[in-house]
Amino acid sequence: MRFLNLFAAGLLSATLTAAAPYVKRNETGICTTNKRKAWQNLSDEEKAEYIDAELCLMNLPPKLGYNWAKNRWDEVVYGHVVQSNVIHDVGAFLPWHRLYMRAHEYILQTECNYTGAQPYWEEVLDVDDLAGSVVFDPETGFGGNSNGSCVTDGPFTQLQLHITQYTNYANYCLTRDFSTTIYQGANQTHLDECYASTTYEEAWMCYVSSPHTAGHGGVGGTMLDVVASPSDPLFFLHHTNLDRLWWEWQQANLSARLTDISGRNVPRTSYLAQNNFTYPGPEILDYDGDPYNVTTLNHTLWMVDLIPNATIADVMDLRGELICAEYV
Ligand SMILES: *[C@@H]1O[C@H](CO)[C@@H](O)[C@H](O)[C@H]1NC(C)=O
Ligand SMILES: *[C@@H]1O[C@H](CO)[C@@H](O)[C@H](O)[C@H]1NC(C)=O
Ligand SMILES: *[C@@H]1O[C@H](CO)[C@@H](O)[C@H](O)[C@H]1NC(C)=O
Ligand SMILES: *[C@@H]1O[C@H](CO)[C@@H](O)[C@H](O)[C@H]1NC(C)=O
Ligand SMILES: *[C@@H]1O[C@H](CO)[C@@H](O)[C@H](O)[C@H]1NC(C)=O
Ligand SMILES: *[C@@H]1O[C@H](CO)[C@@H](O)[C@H](O)[C@H]1NC(C)=O
Ligand SMILES: *[C@@H]1O[C@H](CO)[C@@H](O)[C@H](O)[C@H]1NC(C)=O
Ligand SMILES: *[C@@H]1O[C@H](CO)[C@@H](O)[C@H](O)[C@H]1NC(C)=O
Ligand SMILES: *[C@@H]1O[C@H](CO)[C@@H](O)[C@H](O)[C@H]1NC(C)=O
Ligand SMILES: *[C@@H]1O[C@H](CO)[C@@H](O)[C@H](O)[C@H]1NC(C)=O
Ligand SMILES: [Cu+2]
Repeated sequence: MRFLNLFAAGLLSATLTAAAPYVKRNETGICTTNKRKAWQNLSDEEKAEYIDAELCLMNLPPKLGYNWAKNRWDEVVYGHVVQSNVIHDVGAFLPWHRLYMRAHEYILQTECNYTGAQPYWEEVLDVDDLAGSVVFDPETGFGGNSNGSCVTDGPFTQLQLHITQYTNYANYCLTRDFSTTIYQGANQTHLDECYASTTYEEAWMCYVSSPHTAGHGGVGGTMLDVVASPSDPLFFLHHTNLDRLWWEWQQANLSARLTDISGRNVPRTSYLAQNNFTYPGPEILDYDGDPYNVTTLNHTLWMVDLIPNATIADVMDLRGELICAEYV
């Protein structure tokens, strides 16, 4: 019946709008594009504004009502920690982290008065001199290597962290421990190989194992912790770069790749064992939105109420209502 269909369409669009109440809009109601720039291209003022906003998050009181949380940063990190066993080694890996980057960007903008967009670390530019990267500059960036001890230079000197895979009540410091060998996975040869992938399944696995591993293992220390790596503020520049690479790949054939999603929705047994992860329970699997064991556009992306839940379909188009970003 036509009337009922129109009614249903109205409900659907209301639902979609309700799912994205946090996007900034201009006077005509269009989402205001987040222009995401390379860290290497930010002015010193822009860099300082971003670093200050991160420090602000670390000093804001928690909001989600968990008694263990000491600050807003703990809650942001927790969003990743609590579901590490269902967002890694699965098809939803790239979409979930795309939304997580947006959640972080949005919180900086709305709670810390940050006026820019989420920057990214163009990692391929640093494959010949990791330690010399501007991201590690103690004056304008994130501070540098600490060879496995506490970071002792830059704005995150002696940063105290509280969340690990096993407890929310830990007290430990941010560490880094560079590996230039592992970092080679970010080089142009690997990027070309991933870009040549013809399916999402191929692309996802390639981007995860090459540039993704390169950033985590190249920086090392806290960044090498599969679970708690978002505790290093550099995580967000690394994963935004990975998101950019996925978006570049999507853009090479948008008509197909805006809907191309696949992959298992539970990690391999070997991956679970390797990371001492438990098999995800019904509280996750019964609500993942997938009809069986593969990842679909209907898959739920949960952000622990930092921002509302969304689906993979909602994040496939970077320019869409929910993410509303471009890489410049
Ligand atoms: C809102 O954004 C859209 C898309 O960028 C643009 O075409 C439109 O002119 C903007 N409207 C106003 C009032 O700024
Ligand atoms: C920096 O900006 C320039 C000019 O807009 C651009 O050509 C260059 O590719 C950018 N560099 C990075 C690392 O994005
Ligand atoms: C953000 O700006 C508002 C308005 O100027 C101010 O009241 C608020 O304290 C600022 N928030 C932070 C975290 O600096
Ligand atoms: C880390 O080790 C490297 C190589 O041994 C050394 O050059 C550097 O000074 C060390 N950095 C810190 C902060 O200990
Ligand atoms: C990139 O790294 C791989 C090893 O992971 C190496 O075989 C390849 O030659 C490197 N490519 C460039 C351009 O350095
Ligand atoms: C885009 O992908 C579709 C589906 O895989 C394919 O049929 C088409 O040839 C591709 N287009 C280009 C320009 O590669
Ligand atoms: C899903 O389950 C089917 C039937 O058990 C199996 O053949 C298939 O390989 C599984 N797919 C994934 C992605 O695990
Ligand atoms: C693995 O996890 C269990 C509980 O989830 C814990 O008791 C055990 O100590 C962990 N093993 C390692 C090697 O950390
Ligand atoms: C999509 O996900 C929702 C919520 O998880 C679920 O209720 C619905 O049945 C799913 N739809 C399909 C077609 O799988
Ligand atoms: C969001 O997703 C999580 C995990 O699937 C689920 O437990 C929660 O109920 C969802 N929240 C809402 C408001 O749908
Ligand atoms: Cu992750």
